[in-house]
Amino acid sequence: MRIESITLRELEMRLKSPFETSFGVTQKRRILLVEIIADGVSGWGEVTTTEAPFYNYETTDTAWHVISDFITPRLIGKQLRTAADMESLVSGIRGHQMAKAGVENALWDIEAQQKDLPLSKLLGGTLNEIACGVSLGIRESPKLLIERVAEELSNGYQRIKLKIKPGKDLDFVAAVRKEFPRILLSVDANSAYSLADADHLRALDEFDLLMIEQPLQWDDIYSHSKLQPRLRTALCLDECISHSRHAEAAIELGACRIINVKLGRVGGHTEARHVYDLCRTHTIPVWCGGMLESGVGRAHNAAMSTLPNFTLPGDVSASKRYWAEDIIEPEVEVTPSGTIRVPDAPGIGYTVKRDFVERLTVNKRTWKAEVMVGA
Ligand code: OSB
Ligand code: MG
Repeated sequence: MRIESITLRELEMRLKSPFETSFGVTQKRRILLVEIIADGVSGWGEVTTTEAPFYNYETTDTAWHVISDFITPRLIGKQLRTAADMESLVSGIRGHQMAKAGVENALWDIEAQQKDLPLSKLLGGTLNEIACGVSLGIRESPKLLIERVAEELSNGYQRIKLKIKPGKDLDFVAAVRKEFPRILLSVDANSAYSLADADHLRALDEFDLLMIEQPLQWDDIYSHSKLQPRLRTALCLDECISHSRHAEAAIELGACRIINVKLGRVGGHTEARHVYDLCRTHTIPVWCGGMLESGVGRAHNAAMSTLPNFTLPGDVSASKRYWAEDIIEPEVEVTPSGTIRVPDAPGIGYTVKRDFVERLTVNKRTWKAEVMVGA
């Protein structure tokens, strides 16, 4: 595939309701989309950065900068054999996985269309339907949280994840567990604790949780390896894993028993596959995390989740939980049994609503390759 043009755009999209994590409240999303044209075929990717550097160090603006000034110049006009070839062109750029992923995933969409395959099949997926859970933001009171849990269970979701932080943890989890004794329940602290809180975190063992996600510092695999043996509950790493090398270190150190694979955080489908393969070799279950994506990122997440070791329900849920109107057609829908049927059309399998995307766009830049002589 010859990369003819790259368009980077920022969309302003408002979540239907604010989402609170231990690192802050989000409602106004600044979504970056990448559209690449190669051999006349258009592919889409989403950059899953948050607006501020509170989840990891990337932001909407750092991704704009890195894509504009470093990634695009290395790709424009280049001839690639497959999407996976992009890695060698950008490996000199340290980190900035989310910026890289948004671009690489657009190439995967193109490659799948060129091979007339749904992206899920190109990636090696075997499932037609994926299991879905939801991630619920921090609420004012346990009572309000219980209402939200009840609603999502009635929508069919198979696993409930509660965001927690110091002061909004044990009482909330206890109340939900008491009301729903048998559901698959987990918590996500987004690095709000330290190893000194080990005894406090051990109190969570009582609630029969599927996992505790990323309780300790975002870049600290070692401390998680000290914490895991002190808990009965499985730890799951999210923020700590931005490369398969990190997954390898975490598994070898016993820092977790489950890994959350996020396409953006690990740099795109190619590296996600490496993390996935490593986990499968070590019988570490994985699941697909979410970053409050628009339909483009959601479609990529759904495609990846069809790989067979995605044995736990992910955070990939219906478009309508986030947006009054999503930017893809059809929107991502969840069945009454809490699954998403992954499309079998070529590429990401959903159509990007161009007019709507244009209306939401607040910033846009296009790079074009020089026209090849004789072409
Ligand atoms: O830690 O998984 C996380 C959202 C933004 C940043 C980090 C996380 C999340 C979520 C939401 O949990 C998942 C989703 O519904 O997209
Ligand atoms: Mg998380």
